[in-house]
Amino acid sequence: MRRKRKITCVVLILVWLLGTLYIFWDGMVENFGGSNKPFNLKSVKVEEYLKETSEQDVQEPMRKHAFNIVISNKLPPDRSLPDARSSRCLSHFSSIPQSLPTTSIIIAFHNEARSALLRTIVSILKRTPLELIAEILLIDDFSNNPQDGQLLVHIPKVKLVRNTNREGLIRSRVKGSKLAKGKILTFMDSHCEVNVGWLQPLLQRIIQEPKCIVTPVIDVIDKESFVYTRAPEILQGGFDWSLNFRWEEQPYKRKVDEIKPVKTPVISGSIFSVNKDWFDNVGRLDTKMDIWGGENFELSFRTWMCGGMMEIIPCSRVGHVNRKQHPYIFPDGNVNTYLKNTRRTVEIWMDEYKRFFYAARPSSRMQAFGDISERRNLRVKLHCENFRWYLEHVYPNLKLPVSDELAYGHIKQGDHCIDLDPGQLPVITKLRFCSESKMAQDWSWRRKGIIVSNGMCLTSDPLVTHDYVVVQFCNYGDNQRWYRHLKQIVHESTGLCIDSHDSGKGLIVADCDDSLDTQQWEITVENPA
Ligand code: UD2
Ligand code: MN
Repeated sequence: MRRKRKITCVVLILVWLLGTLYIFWDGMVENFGGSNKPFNLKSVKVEEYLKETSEQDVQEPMRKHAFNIVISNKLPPDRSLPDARSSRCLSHFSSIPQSLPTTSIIIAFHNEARSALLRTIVSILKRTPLELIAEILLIDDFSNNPQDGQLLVHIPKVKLVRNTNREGLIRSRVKGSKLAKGKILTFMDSHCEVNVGWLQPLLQRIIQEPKCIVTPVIDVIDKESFVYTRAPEILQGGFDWSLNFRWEEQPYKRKVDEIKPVKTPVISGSIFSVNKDWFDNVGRLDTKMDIWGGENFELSFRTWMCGGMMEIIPCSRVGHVNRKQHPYIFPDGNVNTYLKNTRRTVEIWMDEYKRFFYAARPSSRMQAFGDISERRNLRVKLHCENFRWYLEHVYPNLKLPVSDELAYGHIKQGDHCIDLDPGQLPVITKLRFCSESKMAQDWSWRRKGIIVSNGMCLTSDPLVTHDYVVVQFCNYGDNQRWYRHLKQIVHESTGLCIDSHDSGKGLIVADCDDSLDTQQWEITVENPA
């Protein structure tokens, strides 16, 4: 009897010891750099909030959300995550000053899986010092069920605004930014989990560089298994000329310091922190963009070109569920919407380099993109640099598709440009009002002398087309080579100049006479020879 009691006692003591140790250890890991008032999950009525996993979800777990809803529902909202930071972040972290500003965390969502949205919020409350969170501002973008957001407002820090129409993530975020009370804004998708000590390095960097938009390293939460995997190395955000976002190696082979901020030409868009005053000043996001897509380019070009900068902060890590499809409807179709938003970006910011985008995505020219005058005015008001500056200073390793251009863009006299009507070749060139959207007015003058529009060459062939300047298939012969003399365009084999004096009929070549206005041509961009 006595022995039995002794054993029970020992077992009890052991259980207590282990329990205490576990809680202490878990708290150490989870609250490192986190709150001294840890968040208590009991304040969340989890069971009430989460819906039953339906039979249909079990049959087709990827259908509704493009991630596995069955697995998502099974995971606890406060699950532990592996600390994905470099160990050097820990010592670096201890030197962060005590007083950091507060942030409003803005999460826009549309029909998000409840379990994923809740986990996003709980992970924030669990791994962030509560005194740094001004609020967690949920913007319900007109989800089918208003309760998705409504049931969460009892959670500490959580506030909710619901759109009365579907606005898309861009306008929703801007709305959030205007309502936010914090000095810093932090935007996040509604299916994220923040990692240990994620916020402090972001805030600290903004204190040092108030015009810097910072993003964490975005770790991957697998859409099928929800396994959290740290992003293998620190990459920078980049793109190709179709404006597809991609991760790229950093250009210069310096001795990589794995905890130093990494400058990035563009951000992926999902998660970033920014000084509210700076965000307001630099024009937030383009609210004429719809639903999804393209806004991260617009924000990135604008930030860099108008006096700010963008960095990825390696000691800050946030997981995001990457998925292949959009689980929601685009009222105007997803391609149209993406192209509309992207064209707005291209037309506002890319200057003469936009022709490379149009060459890569010709069909986008047909896409209407609305009025951009407000954004153009903003660009003037903020005295922004041009896109050429951006390419040279921010993204020098983006290769131009064409490298042998003497000049390109419009070839014009005043507000009239060299133009042509599509039809059977040879086609006579005309002088017409310049139009940004006419492909036929885009010319590229190559170093070997040819002047090309849409793959056709500017030609003068007295035997075949008399004096008319026409376009023909390119044969790279003498009759297709031109050179610049002052403002004139001189035909190499005949020495005659392009002249517009009879522009009703078409452009011709005539004896060169530098005093004639009809032989003076401006070209949008002329590269130094
Ligand atoms: C990527 C970005 C995202 C944004 C988008 C381009 C990453 C990891 N994420 O999103 O931040 O830059 O590309 O626009 O780079 N939402 C609404 N209303 C809508 C549609 C979406 O509120 O009409 C919400 C949605 O619930 C989610 C967020 O917006 O919280 C982003 O949408 P997503 O997760 O479908 O897009 P994703 O991850 O491809
Ligand atoms: Mn997302």
